[in-house]
Amino acid sequence: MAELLEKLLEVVELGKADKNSPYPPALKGQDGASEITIQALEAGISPQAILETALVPAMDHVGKKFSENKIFVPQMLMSARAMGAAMVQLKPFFTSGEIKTKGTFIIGTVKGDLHDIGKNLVAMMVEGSGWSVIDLGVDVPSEKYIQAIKEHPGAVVALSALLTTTMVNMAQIVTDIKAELPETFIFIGGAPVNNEYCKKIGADAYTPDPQGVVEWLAKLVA
Ligand code: B12
Repeated sequence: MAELLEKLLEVVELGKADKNSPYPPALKGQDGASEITIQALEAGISPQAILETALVPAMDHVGKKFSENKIFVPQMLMSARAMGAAMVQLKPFFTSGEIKTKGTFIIGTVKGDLHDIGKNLVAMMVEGSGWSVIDLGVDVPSEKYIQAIKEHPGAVVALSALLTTTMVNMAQIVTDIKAELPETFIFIGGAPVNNEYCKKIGADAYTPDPQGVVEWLAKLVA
């Protein structure tokens, strides 16, 4: 089992999405993230363990190598693609189950920011906990959040940002939403933000991971 997870970490880090993907040439014809995730699930490894032990550490390795100039944006993109291929296999485990009746949850990555893996994870887990999720995608400006909230009155909103440069846009979006729709409950998350920043920009809650959002939402509707 540990071997499968190690292999999965390796192929995601190297950006091998599935058997047919030509990149990287050294792994031509070998299983990629998609196949190995299926094998791990079939071997009885939990989706949570696959995420925590293989996929998230793989992205951490990629980030570290990028900081050290050992890899560049195209490689980072291939790794993100490989992680996406694994997440497609995990999605049914997170989203099946409860009927979506608890409320509407609107999520997006803020303006200027294209990172969507963390956002997608939050969306998947919140959906799996019984909420109806509206995913606005990446590079989302204030107007798009506001329009979606107006279409779904009472919806809870979540903003994701992965860059120190786009945290500023997050602050502006919170200000814009609160100015027009002051009752809106806003979560923020993503690697560069924290609780202190949440308070500073007037958002309502910060949690470091998707599970925290699920727990918080459960309290909100209790
Ligand atoms: C993959 C990746 C990319 C891919 C993204 C593809 C995609 N579809 O997402 C691509 C290649 C496009 C990319 C581009 C860039 N990237 Co990039 N990228 C990464 C990398 C390696 C992984 C990110 C990731 O997916 N992590 C895995 C997920 C699961 O973690 P996560 O996103 O943090 O999410 C978790 C939590 O934060 C939380 N969370 C996330 N969102 C939310 C929201 C809410 C509401 C809540 C509660 C929780 C929550 O839950 C998640 C699960 O625990 C990181 C390094 C790293 N270790 O994070 C760098 C990184 C984020 N990128 C970085 C940089 C610099 C860039 C570029 C500027 C590079 C360039 N020169 O062009 C561009 C910017 C493009 C843009 N405008 O957005 C830097 C950011 C530095 C900084 N502090 O600002 C990092 C940290 C790399 C580094 N070490 O330097 N990147």
